[in-house]
Amino acid sequence: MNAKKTGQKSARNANGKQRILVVHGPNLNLLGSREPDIYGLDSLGDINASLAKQAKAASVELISFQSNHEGDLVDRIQAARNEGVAFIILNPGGYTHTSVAMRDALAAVAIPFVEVHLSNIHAREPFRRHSHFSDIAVGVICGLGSQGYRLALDFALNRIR
Ligand code: CA2
Repeated sequence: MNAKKTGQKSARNANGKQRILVVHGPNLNLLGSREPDIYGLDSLGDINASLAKQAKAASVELISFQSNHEGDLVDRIQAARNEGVAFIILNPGGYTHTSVAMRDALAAVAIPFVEVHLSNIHAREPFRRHSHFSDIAVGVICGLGSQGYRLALDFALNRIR
């Protein structure tokens, strides 16, 4: 079925650029202000600015979205399909360990994604060791701090070419 029939927009924006969506889950808006030993010193604004620069250099449109609300995150993932988003970079935050709804949304839109965690979730409390996303992700990066996002974007840029 073509894009017209499915209601999907073209995978490129009006300027002919491909789109990548970065989704940040709950509490990641607090980055840089607390727990820097676990999550680093970069704020979410720093991370998004660095990713935007990297995407611009590759002539790709980057959309960054953060929410503390599960339904808003589900809505954003669903909208990505109609926007022709080619790739998603996702840090589900605490929803990593709980959200069947976000997992279902990603499975439904069938957009390839990389799961990113600032901290090494396998070296922390036992409840953080399970992710509802890892088995349907293209790959998982964890424990590399904010560099993990840049590595994920580098991968995505190569993947969508
Ligand atoms: O390591 C990660 O990126 C996490 O996704 C971060 C989540 C945590 O629940 C996951 O297990 C692993 C928590 C994000 C909270 O971020 C904060 C940042 C600064 C201060 C307090 C929380």
